[in-house]
Amino acid sequence: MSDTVQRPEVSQEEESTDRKKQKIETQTDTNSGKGSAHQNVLANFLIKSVLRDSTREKTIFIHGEVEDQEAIVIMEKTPIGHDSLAEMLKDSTLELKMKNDIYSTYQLIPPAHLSDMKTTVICPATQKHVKKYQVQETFLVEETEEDYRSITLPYIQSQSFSVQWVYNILEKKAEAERIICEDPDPKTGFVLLPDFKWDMKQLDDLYLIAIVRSRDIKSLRDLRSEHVPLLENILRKGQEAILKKFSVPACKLRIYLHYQPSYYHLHVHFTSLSHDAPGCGVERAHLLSDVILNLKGSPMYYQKRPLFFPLQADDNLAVKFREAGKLPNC
Ligand code: M7G
Repeated sequence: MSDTVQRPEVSQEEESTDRKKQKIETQTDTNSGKGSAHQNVLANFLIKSVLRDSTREKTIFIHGEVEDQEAIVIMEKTPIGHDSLAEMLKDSTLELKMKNDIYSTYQLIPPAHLSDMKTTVICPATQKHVKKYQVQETFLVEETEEDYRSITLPYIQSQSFSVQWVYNILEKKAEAERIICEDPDPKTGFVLLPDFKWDMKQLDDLYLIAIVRSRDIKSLRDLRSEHVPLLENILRKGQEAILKKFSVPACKLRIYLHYQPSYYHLHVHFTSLSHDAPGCGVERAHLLSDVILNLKGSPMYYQKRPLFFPLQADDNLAVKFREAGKLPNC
């Protein structure tokens, strides 16, 4: 178990009422350079287009080039941590914008160390990454057992995203210092670590993923009753580890699988129940507890049942479904 993340130290009262905005301390990791200042690899980023821009989520997805390589940069303004509030109010510069009666608005310019932005870089990025982040029309697709065999499976085998990053985690070649909990059993084992969507600065957008050790389970579709011990192990140990490390109880967690996932190596998402995480809607997320119950009731549930999921208009899988006459031009 890694010591990179410190469990927040708060009183019991605070723990129950005010956990949401707690700041999670991170130590500087000497191996990965995490937490230390790095040369600005984005200084020469050549912007080609804005793929998506959400003012509500304060996130922007940019497509461009870094040193002749295709790249995607995702920038996100993060929530304000409670423990930096006093410093923020005291040490910021305040510029008055408008005053009317009892109302006034200001532009607050915080000290540099309190105005950081979470930034994710994908480089070299493929055309598939560009499509993933582009705003597109979305369609709901129904996939039968036969559709999976004749359309989806060949697609997965020929053109899904590389899962090299997953193998790097399992083999401790990357992110080893970020592991929260792991079980080495080849059949029921997994690794739990922070998802790269989470900067670990506050608990209200908590997001971890459990990656299974077994390399032959692509997705929900492959699950059978023989996998129930694996799923129960992930559920129980994942909940325990998150309670121990972050003081977030199981009843505050949304634990689910995506169908379709972006990466076809079985993994489970653990997010804070209060966080409206991308992809947590009913059309894509399957609660792990429901999955376990369904498999206990019917061992071949996910093999036999039609499954529904959203696809973006020019996703290559959508193209295959359209070619097979399964996705009408609506
Ligand atoms: P998914 O359901 O396959 O696809 O989930 P989604 O990205 O459309 O949700 C894969 C999960 O793995 C996502 O939540 C990603 O943010 C996360 N993820 C992807 N990559 C490449 C990494 C990585 O390199 N490290 C970590 N820690 N998480 C990643």
